[in-house]
Amino acid sequence: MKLIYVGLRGVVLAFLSVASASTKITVNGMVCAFCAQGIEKSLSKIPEVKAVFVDLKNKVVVVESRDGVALNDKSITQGITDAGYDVIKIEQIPQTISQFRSEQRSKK
Ligand SMILES: [Cu+2]
Repeated sequence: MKLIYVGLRGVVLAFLSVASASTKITVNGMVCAFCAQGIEKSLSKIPEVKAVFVDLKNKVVVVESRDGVALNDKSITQGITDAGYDVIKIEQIPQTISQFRSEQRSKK
């Protein structure tokens, strides 16, 4: 029974990584609009990046990749480090930036 569970979990994870639309990064040291601008500018240089959204309040950056292209965690981390900030956590999320934003709004 346990084996079946592990197998299913692997399938679900594999599906999520294929379907994943964005990468969500928790960033340390980001406090104002200038920080947000710097990070946006740095991440926009990555060719796979379609859009960048910075949520200052939650200290989170969401990066959306171009259709059918996978984002590389390393290059995103590098982009944020280059801008002068530290990555605390990096994870794949299934939402697009607009979906993420509307979820944030409905939380308030
Ligand atoms: Cu700032």
